[in-house]
Order: sequence, then structure tokens, then C-alpha cells
Amino acid sequence: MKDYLVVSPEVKKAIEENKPVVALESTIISHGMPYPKNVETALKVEQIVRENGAIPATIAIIKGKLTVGITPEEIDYLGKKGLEVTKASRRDIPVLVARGEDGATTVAATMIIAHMAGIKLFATGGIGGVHRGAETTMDISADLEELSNTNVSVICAGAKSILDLGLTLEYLETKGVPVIGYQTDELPAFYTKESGFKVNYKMDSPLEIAKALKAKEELRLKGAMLITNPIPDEYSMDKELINGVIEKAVEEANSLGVKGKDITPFLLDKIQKITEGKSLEANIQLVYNNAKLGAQIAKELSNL
Ligand code: PSU
Ligand code: MN
Repeated sequence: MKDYLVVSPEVKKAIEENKPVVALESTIISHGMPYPKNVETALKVEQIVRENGAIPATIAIIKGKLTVGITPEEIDYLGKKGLEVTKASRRDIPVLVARGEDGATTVAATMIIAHMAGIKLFATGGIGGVHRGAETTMDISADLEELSNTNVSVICAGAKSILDLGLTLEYLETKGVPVIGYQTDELPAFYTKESGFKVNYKMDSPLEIAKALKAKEELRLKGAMLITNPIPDEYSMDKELINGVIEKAVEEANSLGVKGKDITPFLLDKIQKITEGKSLEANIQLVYNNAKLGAQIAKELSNL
């Protein structure tokens, strides 16, 4: 394992001393936002984690090494390369490692690598899920399987309605992944607070969430908890507007026959273009909000 995994000295020390650490993904940098906003956001997210008392660990595959705590230069490199970097989920890890190539890690791959390093929490924007039309395409993100198998809990703003949120919840239920709403009993839908679906449990403080995570850990229950944190009111988008935009983007993807790992980045890009950057601003703000909550939970957890 030593030869494959590289953990930055700062992150390594924090883990050894049981200090709060929050993992961060890198697909959101390369495939989730345009340059240079992606790099600015990734660096600011790290700063927010620090301001809230935890150590950030942005994760990526750099020249075949599973790297935990990449440098600002590496963040800039992934941001500039954008879609040219391989979007790396679970299935891509062994090949990229063997070839000594770079990979920007999805939620699934980031969870795997965070777990190898001993990190328990991970904050991001949105997770992958069951796509609309999955009953015929079978397009279900590997993120969901990972949540059911790997002990790294994820803080996100729910899932975008580019996905079928109802089916995504059903899948998580089958797999035994608890879905928590932070100060809400409704599943947030990324750009908006409401989705029309309920979470399993509403929790009102970082301490309450940390206690549940601790219980899961001590009971050795495999898998993650999914902590959903609604976008702050001031950045929330108009529901009708965003749903119309998503509808249009999905139709375009279907008519062009976009499939597999390309579909999520395609839809994100379309949505950003149609809304002329409004959705990007909302996306950035909800990631900041999740980074803050992630750090707060990590802090409580390290004190339990
Ligand atoms: N959803 C977003 N932004 C993202 C992603 C999803 O709102 O950047 C990225 C995440 O890295 C997630 C991945 O893990 O897309 C899911 O891709 P797929 O559906 O191909 O598994
Ligand atoms: Mn998919």
C-alpha cells in the first residue's frame, strides 16, 4: 500500500493525532466547473475547512499515486487540464495506478482513497445517483455502491434533478445508507432546498450527526451516512427555472446520445451555459456551505 498511497505530511500528522480532517474530491475541479473558477473554488474550500477548525485533504491520482492532500499547484494543474484529465471512479483506479497516469477522483474514488488514508469525512457538492431513464439505460452511479460499502461519510447538497431523486433514495434505502437532512426533513435538490422527497432523519447540530457517525463506527456497520445540507436561502435558485433548464439539458444529452461517464459533466456544462453562470455561482456557494458543515462535524467527531 505504501508504494501506492501518498499522504501529505500535514494530513498524515492530523490523522495520527486524531485531529479533524475533511476529504475533498477532484472531479468537481476538472469536470464540474470551468477554469479558473474551479481552481479558485477548490482553494477557497480548503480555506473554509481550515477556518472551521479542520485540515482539508483534496484527493486525486497524480502520476499513478493515490494522493491525499494535493498541493495548490496540483489543484491548478487539474483545473487547467479540465476534461483532459481522466474522470476516475472505482473502476479506473487500478489502470491509472499501473500506467502512472493522473485521475480526478469522483465521490466513489475519493471515498476509497480517503478510507485508505484513515479519513472519515468528505465534503462535496453533489453525488452521482440513479439517472432518469435508468430503467432502460441502467445508468446508476458507482457512488451509490460506494456509499453502501465504504466507511467515509459524505456531506453534500443532495442530488441534482438531472437524476431521478426518487429512485436514488430507493437505491440508498435498499443498500442501507442512512440519509440525514441537516436542519431539514426534506431532501435538498442541490440548486434548491426542496425536492418533494423526505430524508430518513433530520438532525439539527454537527454534534448530533457526529454522535450517529460514532455509533456507526463503534458498531462496525459498513458503509457511509449521507449528510445532506440545503443550499443557503440567499443562493437558492428558482425551482421552475432550474427544472426547465435541466429538462432541456437532459433532452439534448439524449438526442446526442451522450452516455456513461460523460453524461454528468455534459449536463453540468449545459446547465451552466444556459443559466449564464447563475447555476455555477449557486454551485460554488453550496460547496462552501458543505465544507463548513464538514469541518464542524469532523471537529465534533474528533472530540467524541
Ligand atoms: N454531481 C455534481 N457535480 C459533480 C459530480 C456530480 O453536481 O462534479 C461528479 C462527482 O465527482 C460525482 C460524479 O462523483 O460526478 C458522478 O459521476 P457518475 O454519475 O459518472 O458516477
Ligand atoms: Mn453513470
